[in-house]
Amino acid sequence: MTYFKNVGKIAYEGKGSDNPLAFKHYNPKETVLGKTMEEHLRFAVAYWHTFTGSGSDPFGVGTAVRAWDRPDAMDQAKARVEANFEFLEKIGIPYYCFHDRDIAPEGETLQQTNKNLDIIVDMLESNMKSSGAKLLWNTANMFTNPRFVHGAGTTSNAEVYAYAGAQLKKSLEIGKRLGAENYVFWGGREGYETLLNTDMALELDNLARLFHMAIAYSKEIGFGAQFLIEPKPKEPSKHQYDFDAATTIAFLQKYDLKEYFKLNLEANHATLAGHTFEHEIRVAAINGMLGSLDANQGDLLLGWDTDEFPTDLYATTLTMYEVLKAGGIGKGGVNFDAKVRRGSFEDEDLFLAHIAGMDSYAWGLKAAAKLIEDKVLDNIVDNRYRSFRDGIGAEIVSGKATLQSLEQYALQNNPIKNESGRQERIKLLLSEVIFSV
Ligand code: XLS
Ligand code: CA
Ligand code: CA
Repeated sequence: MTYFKNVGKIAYEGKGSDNPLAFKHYNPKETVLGKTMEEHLRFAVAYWHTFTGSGSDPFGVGTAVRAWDRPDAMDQAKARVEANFEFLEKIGIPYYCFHDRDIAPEGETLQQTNKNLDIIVDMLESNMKSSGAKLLWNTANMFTNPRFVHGAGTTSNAEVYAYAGAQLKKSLEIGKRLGAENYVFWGGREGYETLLNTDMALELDNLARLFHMAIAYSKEIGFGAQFLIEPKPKEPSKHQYDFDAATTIAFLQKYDLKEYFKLNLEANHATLAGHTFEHEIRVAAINGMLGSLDANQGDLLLGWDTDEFPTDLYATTLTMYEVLKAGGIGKGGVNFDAKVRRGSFEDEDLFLAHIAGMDSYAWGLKAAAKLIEDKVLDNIVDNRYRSFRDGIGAEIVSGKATLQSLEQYALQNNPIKNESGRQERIKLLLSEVIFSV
């Protein structure tokens, strides 16, 4: 059956095209700094927002009218699979991502739930074979069901911890079967509400134990995906343990997990943590921890996790600048963890929204490449730090300086000369580059 009857294959028509169902910037085979756009961006569709989401919010039920809506949960799950592959093919996105609970409904028992999963995973597998679509990552949803009220890996209840372990085991098996290139851990309820009833040390130790078990089991079954942790500071927990990139790296270091993980960074989570996305990417990159990106944007006027499609060109440019500087996204990708607004309830909006995100990222990629080719920021930064290239600066950087040698220098170096950082000028340069490509 065809779900998107009014939409055909989305083509690149270039700047100047007024066809809303065409790309103006994303040209998959166009080469940018030696790689095609497709290879740089490795786009993915988030199954939960695009095929499972309904447009509900805390004040109202879903508004989306979907061609794959069905009265029976398993029939609907099967229709979603078909819609997913039709969508990927038409929009030209090579990857998708899902939580176990997005693809199949839970049953009365864990046995029944796993049976439902097996039926859908069979379907996914055969559709992936025939279409060539790939799984960027899968994950286990250990936050929606009421059993996770006190967390999963950080729960106060060992029975729930055991259930989480069983669910995780199944998800790793699914990842292996479908050839997932990455596996994500996002701890929606791995945090706490109040210290008055919380043993923080035990919770963190247990979370690390679960990660070690996941590593051991993946080795056992030969699942070679890159493991990713996705930081987020809040929502739904008040204090989430994986607050941001820096906090997560410290956790991984403490528990001897760092070599097994990288980070899946999300733009809206960065802003909720009081950071920019590019800050989070830089922190990950300089620690060798950049794994993958969840591409979206938050609304700074609302201040919660709105998961909007990314359209801010300054943000996509600086994001792609960080990615290019880090040497690329590697096994990761650019996953649209983004949902159409509640008012955009037609199936066609799913295409328009992904086109907006893809064109904004392609535009950002081109602008970032120009910043790099013309050394716009490199020259500024090199010049700004030039005092570390010789004299006392070179001594500091080489590790030869001591407090005595610094004192000797400072005593005879009076007055100190500082220079302007010229931020305002640089921001205008950035605008000029973005609007020149
Ligand atoms: C929620 C998270 C979640 C993860 C995967 O805010 O973004 O969807 O990406 O569990
Ligand atoms: Ca995410
Ligand atoms: Ca989010």
